[in-house]
Amino acid sequence: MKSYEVNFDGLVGPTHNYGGLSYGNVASQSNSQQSSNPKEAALQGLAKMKALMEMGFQQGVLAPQERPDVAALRRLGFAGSDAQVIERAAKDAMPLLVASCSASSMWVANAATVSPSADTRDGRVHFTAANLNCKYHRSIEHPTTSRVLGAMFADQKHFAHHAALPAVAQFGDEGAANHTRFCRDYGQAGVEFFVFGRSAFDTRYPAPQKYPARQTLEASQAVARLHGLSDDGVVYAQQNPSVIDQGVFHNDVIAVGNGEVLFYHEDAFLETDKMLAELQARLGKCGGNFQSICVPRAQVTVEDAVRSYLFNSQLLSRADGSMLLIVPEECRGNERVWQYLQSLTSSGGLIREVKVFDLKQSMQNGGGPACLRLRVALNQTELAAVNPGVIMTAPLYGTLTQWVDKHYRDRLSENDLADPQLLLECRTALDELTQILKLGAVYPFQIN
Ligand code: SUG
Repeated sequence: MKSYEVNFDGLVGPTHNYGGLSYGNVASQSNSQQSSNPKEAALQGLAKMKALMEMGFQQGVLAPQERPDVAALRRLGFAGSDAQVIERAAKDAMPLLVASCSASSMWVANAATVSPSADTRDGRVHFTAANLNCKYHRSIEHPTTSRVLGAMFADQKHFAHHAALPAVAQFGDEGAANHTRFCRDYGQAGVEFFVFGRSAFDTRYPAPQKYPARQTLEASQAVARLHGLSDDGVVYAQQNPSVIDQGVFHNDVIAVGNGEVLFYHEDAFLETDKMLAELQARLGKCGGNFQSICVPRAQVTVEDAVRSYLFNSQLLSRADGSMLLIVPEECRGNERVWQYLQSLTSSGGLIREVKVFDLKQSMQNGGGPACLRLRVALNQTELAAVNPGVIMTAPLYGTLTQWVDKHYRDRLSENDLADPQLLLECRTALDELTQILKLGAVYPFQIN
């Protein structure tokens, strides 16, 4: 049976703004307080989805969340009508209002970890929503993420959903941003590669000194257990703590893998040789031929990688067996990175083509092409069981661009977040969206 890697891209929500909320994420910090353009952000994301669909890849869409999150503000003690809650938070605790307005759910690589059915004990596709425990504004995503994923992948015969791990830093889990799967074919058993930033319980592992390590070893291990992965089908590796301290807040900022290929920076991991040997041996047992492409620091520095997001690219397998890299415009703007990419594609290796996308609105918050997508490997039967409303088609693209044009503002600054009208605009837009995507009631305002 044919199998596919389906990319579900996060649709940027109407409150997209630059809140400076993510310590350790260089772009988020350096663009703090700039005004944003939510309409442009959403259209940039949709243009990428449409382009991939037109190239023949399976493409889906993941809905944004209700923001401002009034219920989260109520849990922090703000009371009264919805408008009063917003007004009081704006007056007394603006940073909390900003956090409750973040459109950060757009970076769906952090929504969940997904294991395809070929890897799991019960033969179902498993999802664990990420607790995103490291940042308050992201920790409020998972309840709605779970409802949205449940509405997209509803058939329990094929799909199993797990709640987010316990909401403490020891189980800090950032989902697929630190998870890659290697396989010979999407429908065959593969090797799931979990990269962690620190261990919460074992002091022998080093930890970064400056910025937080968001993913713990213990969280990754718990996800592997929940999904019923076999010990033989899993490899764990530690991210180099010094790159976290240089702004590599997720592994997907310094490495990307797909099929039998890992594309990574020389400084990405600790004990790289041991890790590569393990990947080779385990993928070999699944009939695969593991291959790695190391980008030397002499050609591209970690700083270049963080600024250009070279590794936050989508590495896509084409029908002829060659690979395509989807990179953000910022790669073309960096001379060393662009030169490297030219030499990579002309060397006759596996990666033959690079396609560049303008995702500047998301990039300014540290979200590149790979952050914007959640990969779900599905066989034909499973794909047919996905809610068809979320699969990208030319008509759906048309409907969604019209929906964005109708509901989104083209400028948003911090002061605008205090406008109670923004909440009404978002709810109106999302209510319509759930009908377009046929999701049913998934948002707090639709349920309570
Ligand atoms: O969690 N930025 C996100 C970016 C996530 C990128 N995802 C992956 N690499 N997979 C984060 O740091 C910034 C929001 C702000 O500052 O307004 C933010 O949340």
